[in-house]
Amino acid sequence: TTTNNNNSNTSPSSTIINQQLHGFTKSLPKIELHAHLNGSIREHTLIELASERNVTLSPKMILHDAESAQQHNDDSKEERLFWNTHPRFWNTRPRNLQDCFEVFEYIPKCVNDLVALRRITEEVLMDAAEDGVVYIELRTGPKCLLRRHHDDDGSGEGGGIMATKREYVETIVEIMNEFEKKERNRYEMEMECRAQDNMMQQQQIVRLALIPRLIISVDRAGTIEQADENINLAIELFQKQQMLPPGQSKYIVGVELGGNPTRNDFTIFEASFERARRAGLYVAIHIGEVPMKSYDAKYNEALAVINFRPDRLGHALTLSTSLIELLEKNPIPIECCPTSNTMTLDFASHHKGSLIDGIKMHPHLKKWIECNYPISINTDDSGIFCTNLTKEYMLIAKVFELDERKLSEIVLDSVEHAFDDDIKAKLRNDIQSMVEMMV
Ligand code: 6MZ
Repeated sequence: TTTNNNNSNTSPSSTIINQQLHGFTKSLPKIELHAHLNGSIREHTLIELASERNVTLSPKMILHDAESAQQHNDDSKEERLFWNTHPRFWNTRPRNLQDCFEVFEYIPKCVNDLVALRRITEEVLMDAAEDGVVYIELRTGPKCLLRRHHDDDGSGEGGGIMATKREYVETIVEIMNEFEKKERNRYEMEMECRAQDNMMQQQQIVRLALIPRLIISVDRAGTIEQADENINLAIELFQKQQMLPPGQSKYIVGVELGGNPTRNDFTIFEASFERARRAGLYVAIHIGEVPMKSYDAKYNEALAVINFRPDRLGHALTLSTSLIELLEKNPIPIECCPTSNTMTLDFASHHKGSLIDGIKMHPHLKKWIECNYPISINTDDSGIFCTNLTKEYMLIAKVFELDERKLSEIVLDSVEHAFDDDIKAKLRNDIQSMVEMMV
């Protein structure tokens, strides 16, 4: 069941191997630990919201024009994931880090009210669930959005009035709560149907329910005051949720530092993150997204992040050799995002269009996988990079020649780095039983 075929080979046998790998990878219950909410927006939703709000998206921002986006929408997801049959999906338009941050400036103009926020949160959760993700930590920076975009909605309330950052977070928590219940019911019903239907094979796989959690982001391009505002909100809502009776989900699990890596420095936010940690929140920090030398400011910043000992590091892509050695001696789990990392490395300047060749540029991933460094595989911005977790796992399987067992081990390793401790034992058991059925 290995997957070590030639990457560019599109012979019938490689297509079969791809199909088998796809079937397995999609059914494999997966863990997403690094996904930015607004970066995970569906492209056609972004296009729709932009047109409703008269926002002009530059051609650079759109991966596919409206017609092909619609066509995408009409395709079955199953098909879309096959790069052999759908190269236009596979050969994602390359975006380097600068391109990404240009797009990020436009998204809040389109997701500018709580209605749009509800919509994208639901869609991101639906897409993840449909993709076989069983636990997702979405991360997002709280924003002051309009309650509703249109003044003339007839209700006489809401339009044009700004909502608070707290309402932003509460809206997401509410959706997560509704979604988690719906998913649990769906799972129970499907299990019941399976048990009752003698005709149905007992072996038939019922997709596990998706469990969503939330990480509050701090944007490093912002001020210390803005960071404190988000951290204070996270602490306050985190403490409030501790009062919930046992058995009720507690959605806020951590805080993180992200945003344009060329702006500001971690050290100015360090005290704020220390406060969050003391309050019981887990902490993830983006690190190593721009090149560094052993004596420059980026190196010093990365060293300060490592010495802070966050619970997880995002990317850790461009770290100098001495910093990598430091981590390997005393590991901090790393959130790897293969496609995104490839874009950050600006693979388009090196390889025209082939993500598979691009992933080979990752300076550490192969070694980390081989020597079992604690990692997780993630999408980062599934909308921006036109990806999902199945695709990310298929990519690493193909490039690093990993079999089903190894992919399952990576998923099980990521469970250990999840920020909700109460859920880990259940996830471990559920995933293990499912893998035993599948392999
Ligand atoms: C750093 C990133 C990122 O918070 O509005 N973000 N920060 N590196 C990346 N690598 C590509 N991708 C996304 O989600 C969008 C925000 O997430 C951060 C950026 O600050 C972006 O504006 P939210 O939901």
